[in-house]
Amino acid sequence: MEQRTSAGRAAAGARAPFAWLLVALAAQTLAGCSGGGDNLQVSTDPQTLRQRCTALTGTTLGASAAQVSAAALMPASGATPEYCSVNAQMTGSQLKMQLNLPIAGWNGKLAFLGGGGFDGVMAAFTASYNSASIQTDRYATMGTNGGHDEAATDPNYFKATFATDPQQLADYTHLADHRSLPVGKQLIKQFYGAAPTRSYFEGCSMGGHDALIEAQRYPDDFDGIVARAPAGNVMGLFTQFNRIAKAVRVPAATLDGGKQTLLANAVLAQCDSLDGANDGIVSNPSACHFDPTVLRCPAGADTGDSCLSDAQIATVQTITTPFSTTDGSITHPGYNFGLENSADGWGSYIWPQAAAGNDSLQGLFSDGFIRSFITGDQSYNTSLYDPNQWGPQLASIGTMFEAFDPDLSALHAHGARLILLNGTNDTSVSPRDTARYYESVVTKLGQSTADDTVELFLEPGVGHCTGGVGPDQVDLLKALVTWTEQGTPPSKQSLTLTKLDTDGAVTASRPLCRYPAYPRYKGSGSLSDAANYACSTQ
Ligand SMILES: [Ca+2]
Repeated sequence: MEQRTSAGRAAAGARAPFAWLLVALAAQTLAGCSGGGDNLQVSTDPQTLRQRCTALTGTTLGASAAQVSAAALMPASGATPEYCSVNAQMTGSQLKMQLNLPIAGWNGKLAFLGGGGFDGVMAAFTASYNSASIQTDRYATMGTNGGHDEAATDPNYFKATFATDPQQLADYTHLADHRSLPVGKQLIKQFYGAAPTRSYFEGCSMGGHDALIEAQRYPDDFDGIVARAPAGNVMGLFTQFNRIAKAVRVPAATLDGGKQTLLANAVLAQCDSLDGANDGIVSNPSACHFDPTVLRCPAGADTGDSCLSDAQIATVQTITTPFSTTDGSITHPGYNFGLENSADGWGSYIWPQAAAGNDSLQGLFSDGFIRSFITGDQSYNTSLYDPNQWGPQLASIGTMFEAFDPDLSALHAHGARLILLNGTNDTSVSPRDTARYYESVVTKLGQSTADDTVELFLEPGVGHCTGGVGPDQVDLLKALVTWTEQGTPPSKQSLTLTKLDTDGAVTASRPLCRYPAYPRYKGSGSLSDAANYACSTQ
């Protein structure tokens, strides 16, 4: 309590200098010295900012806590306006950050972007899942490398050996964003002459995990947080990855393309129309109770692509049913049925694929996690892994890494909001996990306080972060800003999910329904138009 009160004062104090700045800016505007028409924006002459940009190189920040290694002007390109790209590194560690600062029209705010996977590269502010308003509304953006360098194309990427270094482990699991944020704010102040008036966070996958770490452990860092496909139950996630990888690595137990389609068609036949629309999207997955044993081959043997053997049925059950260690400390709810034969569905993380060396992404990620985080043995045979035998190690890592704490009372006290989003056919971060996290928050805070803090939306037919048969685009940063700054929660903003073709044209839309509601077809009109769907819990 004491800490919270103190933090609250610190947050209030941080706003005080801006109040002074507003007065100063208003005076400037009155005197005709500033071109900025909106008094919420801190506007400075582009030519001055261009000069300040290149002059940042070599700057030392925060009593030598960090140093700018490079700063360069990046010309406008497509939807991306001209900006100053600033790279800095924390002294005494491999933690690096990158800021992208618009030269013209900065909206006065910071959008902090989460990374992904095992990190190692700068969070990209042009990622397809990021909200479009990051660029169109001219945010200053910031991201980190998660505390270490490792290109995703490097053959060692999935080994995750950074985890054997205590500082890099701490940065990756929970600290990188929190400890680089003050440096980034200082750089922004140095560049524009003003600190950001608001700071928001958006991330997907492990970047969604980072979003939940911030919401749970550092609730005063941001004014609002968007957590897309958040890997909050990260210990359960890697455990489930290993369970499934062990199954699909056995040739007789995996499903070839023909069997994947057999399963997908059987699931659609039973569950597609449960939402009123035969559109190839299972929009109400909680009502889809598919039993794979209906596809059993005679005597359970593999007799071709018209049926599943007992070993294959067991694999499907491993994928779709909950798991728990014997002591209940590590759990996973399983994945939804749907898109079993799609590269954006089960093909994304579950099935072995050529691009992953005929392994699965779940297998590659969980091997690295088990060897570098848990067993400390790079030659450990992960086919023998039993989480029940590694309790102390899992608990130790979980203390740093887990982002599943339902107590968001400090985030609520700070007045910050959290938006959760998950595709229903995500085979990396299970939507069931994100739903049960949301429900645990409601249980912890009570419905009224929870409603004032967090909203969850599921995207029917969408895979991991983007892609799938369902509409997958929605500007949640804009929705978050409207909630935070104007008080209207996303669920009252009539938001829609859209599907875009390669030219950016909308080909399909659905209402963005607040959990537990899903878009139900009204019975007439185009199946592709959100107007013909209503959010329903029936
Ligand atoms: Ca449907």
